[in-house]
Amino acid sequence: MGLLLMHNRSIIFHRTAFFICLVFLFAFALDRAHGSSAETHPLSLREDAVVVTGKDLSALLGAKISSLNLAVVINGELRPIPFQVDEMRNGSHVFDWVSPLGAKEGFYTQDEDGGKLDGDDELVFMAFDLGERAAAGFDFKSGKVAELSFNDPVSGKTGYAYLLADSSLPKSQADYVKLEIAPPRYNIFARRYKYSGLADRGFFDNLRIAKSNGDWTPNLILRDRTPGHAKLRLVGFSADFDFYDLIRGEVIARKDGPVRLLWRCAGGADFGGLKIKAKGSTEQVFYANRIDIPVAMDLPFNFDSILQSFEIKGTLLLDPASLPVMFYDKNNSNGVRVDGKSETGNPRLVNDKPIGWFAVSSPGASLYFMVIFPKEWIPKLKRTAYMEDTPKRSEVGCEFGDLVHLLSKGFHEYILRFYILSDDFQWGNEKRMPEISEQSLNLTVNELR
Ligand SMILES: [Ca+2]
Ligand SMILES: [Ca+2]
Repeated sequence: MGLLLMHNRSIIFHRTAFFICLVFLFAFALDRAHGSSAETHPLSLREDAVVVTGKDLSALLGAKISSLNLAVVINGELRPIPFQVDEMRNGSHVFDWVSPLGAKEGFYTQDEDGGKLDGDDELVFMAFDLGERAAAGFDFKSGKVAELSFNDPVSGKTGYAYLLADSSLPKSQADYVKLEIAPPRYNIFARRYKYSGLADRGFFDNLRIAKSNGDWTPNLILRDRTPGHAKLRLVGFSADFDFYDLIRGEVIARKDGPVRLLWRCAGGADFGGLKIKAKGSTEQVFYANRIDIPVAMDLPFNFDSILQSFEIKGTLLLDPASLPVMFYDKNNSNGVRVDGKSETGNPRLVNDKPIGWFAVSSPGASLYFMVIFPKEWIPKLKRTAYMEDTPKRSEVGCEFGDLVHLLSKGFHEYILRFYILSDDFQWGNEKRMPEISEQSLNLTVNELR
């Protein structure tokens, strides 16, 4: 369309055509620099997974979920986008599949309202799919229409989606995340990554990323770890351990939708004699570009009543096949090369300034890692960068510090969150993530009919 327009004009006005041509080339170069859809999808540079709860969608409350469709307008044309509605019941998601243990723990495969949208149900889609605003009087081929607009305070741009009931528009066939169960493993194929782990363990041991040129990286991660050191108060006994090695679990529920996969595990950690059973379970969530792994503990005692200290780190043991990679955090803004060659580790990371996140960059791909701790923990934690880079092992991560006084009797949860980008690390990209920019999208719902 654009090329045709240029051609017609070039016959009549040569100079104008040349100028337009330059503008087009420039726009094209910008478009390439920002990813292919930067011009058409206003929030294509946001990494947010958008979750809108039913209570904000009053116009469509009570609608049959199977009758809903979500669409955007791109170049004046209505297009469906991938979405899912995750129903909630008793504060937990409703799943596609629940094991007998899951049923005993109170998880369901159906909501109580026969598949209708109610106040606690969640509409989920990706911000990078949002489109432009529909012109007044736009034909949505639909009964009810609610306009959802999201303003991004970082760029100032606004993206729109239209939630339709009983629309004749066919639903999107795109599927951003797929689960393959291959006992004893499970494999996840998402738009930007391939992820794999053993179903009964607390860690993953394979992660490949889709690169900007369409190829895949080699495996980057041998496994994620939580190496720690605990000292017993009374006998002065101390031990090194990896928290994840102590965890055993089983999958009790799952839901595999086009936008996200919910994967619920029950289990606990066994510290020799000290058993910590996580009452209930944790829910891992996989999106096209993001992985959430919660760590939940229901502690039967105060850790500091038995332990003098309980220091842990959150790290990634890098696959030698992936090296060299670059490590970045806000104190290491030029990046630190991780190549498995240093005999002494890397002293440049010795720094007492806390970091909220770090990134590992491989050509054409980057992995961001952050831990979402309870707010009240943050001032009490160390959270400094950690690196070991020798011919024996290359491991990068964050030293959380001593958790012994934080782990009191009762329930605690923190979340490991990974973002996966099909781009080299570049300063500025980190602001695409709401946790780092600290700017969330502002939702406005407008009932059109
Ligand atoms: Ca519900
Ligand atoms: Ca419902």
